[in-house]
Amino acid sequence: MPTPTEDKPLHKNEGLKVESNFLRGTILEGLADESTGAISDADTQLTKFHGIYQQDDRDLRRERRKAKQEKAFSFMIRVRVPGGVCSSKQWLEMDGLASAYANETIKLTTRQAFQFHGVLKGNLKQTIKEINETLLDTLAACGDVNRNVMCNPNPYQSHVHAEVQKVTEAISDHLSPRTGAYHEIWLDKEKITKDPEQEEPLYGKTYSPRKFKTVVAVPPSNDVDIFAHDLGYIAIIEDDKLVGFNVTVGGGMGMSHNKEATFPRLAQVLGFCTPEQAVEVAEKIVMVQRDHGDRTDRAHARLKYTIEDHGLDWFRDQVEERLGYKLGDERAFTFDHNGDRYGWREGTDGKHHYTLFIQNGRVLDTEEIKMRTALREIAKIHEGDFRLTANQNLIIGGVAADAKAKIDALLAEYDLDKNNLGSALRLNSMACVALPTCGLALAESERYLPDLVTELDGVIEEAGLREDALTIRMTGCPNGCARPYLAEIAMVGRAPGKYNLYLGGGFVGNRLNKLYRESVKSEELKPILQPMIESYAKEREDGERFGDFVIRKGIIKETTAGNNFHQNLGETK
Ligand code: SRM
Ligand code: SF4
Repeated sequence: MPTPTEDKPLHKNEGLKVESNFLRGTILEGLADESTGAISDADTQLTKFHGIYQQDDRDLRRERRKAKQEKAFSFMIRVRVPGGVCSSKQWLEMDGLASAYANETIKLTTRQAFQFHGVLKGNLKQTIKEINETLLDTLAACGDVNRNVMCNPNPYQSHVHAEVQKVTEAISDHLSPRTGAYHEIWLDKEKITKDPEQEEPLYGKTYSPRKFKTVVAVPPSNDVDIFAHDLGYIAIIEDDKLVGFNVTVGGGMGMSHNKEATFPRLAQVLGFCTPEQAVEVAEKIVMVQRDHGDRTDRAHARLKYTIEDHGLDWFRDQVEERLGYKLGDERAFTFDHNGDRYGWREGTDGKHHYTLFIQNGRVLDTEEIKMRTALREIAKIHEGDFRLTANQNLIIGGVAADAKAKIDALLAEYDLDKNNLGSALRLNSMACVALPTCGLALAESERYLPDLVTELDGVIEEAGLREDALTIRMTGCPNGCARPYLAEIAMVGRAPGKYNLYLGGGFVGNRLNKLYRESVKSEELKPILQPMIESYAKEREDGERFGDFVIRKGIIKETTAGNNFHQNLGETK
């Protein structure tokens, strides 16, 4: 790692981790303090490793400030679900927790996890306890460690899915922190005195320099957006059997506006490994990043910058040296889409799987549609599983042929089947949470994208493109939580009501887009996009995707690598 100097000392979070006694800090004391709904600044950093973010309701900030009250603090809890697979029972339990302690919604995230918003400090411990009783947990859902490991929840190649899911869970287990802090603080377990050197054999006292994200893709689906993550595994299937994985490294989305040193980056293939080698390969990659990631600057600490700075060959040497063997050569693979396939699909195991569009992953009951109630009723009779997709949608999975009719009847009874009837644009849209809970949001996202899509739907219908998938993503800030830089059309929040507009991402999630216009007002988005969509409908070549079209037409330059993401910008006003 870059040697810390007087000018560039270690980031303060590094000291915090060392002093935290393996993530204990003063979290317990903070929970006991009834004089405030918040916890200390240092503990807000540590609770992330436990899957908990302190937030406040930003809609209420002004009112609370005027009334000289402290902010309306509450906590977001993220529940890890490796590969996104949970049982009906677990779904029902999550549903119960949403009412008991959170804001009556369940949020399905872009990384196949559950989130609860609005949990008060006094309820935190009980909520985490009850989550653990469901056999899910929140440890390492956030923080400078390996996060929820994603996996294509593939409904139709069921036999391969079962195998890759096992690898996913094995990687997830192996890369999980070992500290006893989680069990002591949240589950009232006795402190087991361990040799401090052994409390975190993989991570040590300072954990990773930054968050670390792992995914597994099963071609031809790239629903997990393999190239957006630190570490990825592309399943290689030959003669209908899983023979191993192409290992990818160095992807990431986050950047800051106007800071060219920060940029999104696509992961690259490092080599090939067998299923048996997958866990060990993950461990060594985490170790190289642990030892060489930049701990002086958190904006430069992700694996993508380590690889950008040192080169892929250097990185491979480091990994292979630790492995004691060489990785194999990359094998051929093809992706066809990074979205989900909606409706019923039959798996190779004869079971049926129904993918349901959930706008921006927010499961809730409204006047118009009782989505949460409907899913609760389905979970009560459903004997298969639920699978959260990487696009914030839900698969009602593993349905026996003779149970399909019952699920269909419930979907129809609650009008939930109508969710899948939106335009292909809507079905391929994704927004991050942003306001009012996200402390980093500069603009609306989840609360605005559905309306923008409704506006654009008019254009799409007129142009005859209702069934043509265009990927459209929005985030409230440049951190990239809905992986916007991989979308064909993306809006990234700049300020309230203003967005940077990006164009030209690859439809299969294999090319970054580029900034077309800066600080576009919400009301200008449709007028800017309309003529492009219309000419796409008229002038596209056979099978040509929107992202490719805008590049061919010279509307936007192609981004060929993260380090030229900020160059050759399009029409920037
Ligand atoms: Fe994210 C921070 C929400 C996926 C990049 N992300 C946040 C926080 C926790 C804000 C904060 O730090 O205070 C957001 C909480 C909002 C809220 O109220 O819930 C937040 N991120 C989300 C979720 C819920 C978006 C969603 O609508 O689904 C996703 C939860 C995933 C999960 O289950 O773990 C989510 N975040 C992502 C992704 C997409 C992915 O991983 O596939 C990215 C881009 C990929 C990447 O990491 O490069 C992403 N989130 C960030 C970043 C920028 C990281 C960077 O390297 O610069 C931050 C800010 C940070 O870490 O400093 C961030
Ligand atoms: Fe918040 Fe920004 Fe992530 Fe959206 S992209 S959830 S605004 S951090």
